[in-house]
Amino acid sequence: MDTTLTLAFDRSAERIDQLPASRAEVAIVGRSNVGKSSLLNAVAGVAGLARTSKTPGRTRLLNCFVTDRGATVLDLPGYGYAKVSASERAQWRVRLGTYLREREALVMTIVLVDGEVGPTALDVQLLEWMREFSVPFTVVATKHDKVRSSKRVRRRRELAAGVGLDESEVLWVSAVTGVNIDRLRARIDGWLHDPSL
Ligand SMILES: Nc1nc2c(ncn2[C@@H]2O[C@H](COP(=O)(O)OP(=O)(O)OP(=O)(O)O)[C@@H](O)[C@H]2O)c(=O)[nH]1
Ligand SMILES: [Mg+2]
Repeated sequence: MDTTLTLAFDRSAERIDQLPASRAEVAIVGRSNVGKSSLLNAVAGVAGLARTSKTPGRTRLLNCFVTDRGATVLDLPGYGYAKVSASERAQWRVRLGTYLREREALVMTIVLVDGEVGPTALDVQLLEWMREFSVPFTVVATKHDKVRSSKRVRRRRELAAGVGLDESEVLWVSAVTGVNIDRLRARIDGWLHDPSL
């Protein structure tokens, strides 16, 4: 009963008004290097669909992927990249805020938190902001493979507490080993293709 999710690259947009019409959209956000593009590739089962890099700040555009049923997934630029100028950072905050509040198709925002590093101040700020504006979100922790198994129980508890959620509400995945990728894919498919939406 494995779900498949067919995703194809649609476009890279500089601005929100350049995004395509969509029946439902899931956005992937999180700090630079947290693993957004890698996660998208793992979920789609296509290596190299979204560009990944060891260099933070690789994704500078809104990269849009479309399913075979006209729904979309957005791979967004990361925040918190030190080498970006203060003005560019401020501009990105405004753009992300506008996108999250105004994109009508947006049904779910996946906020990625680095499972090895834990939530950063910027992650916590973003989540507070999303709660305030009632933007629907799900927190997914990344890089499960990078934490030793003896430390995982504690890390999981700390991470959930750090983002103000119950442990059961945070899915911890790895794009490398594929842990929990099937579960996440099924959830994304549900959000995108729920006939009641
Ligand atoms: N070990 C491990 N490494 C990962 C995992 N996911 C991503 N990485 C690595 O983390 C680095 C950043 O991954 P990306 O997917 O490019 O991160 P991103 O969030 O898209 O980064 P930006 O586009 O710069 O915002 C790369 O070196 C990946 O190989 C994971 O689950 N496990
Ligand atoms: Mg990226």
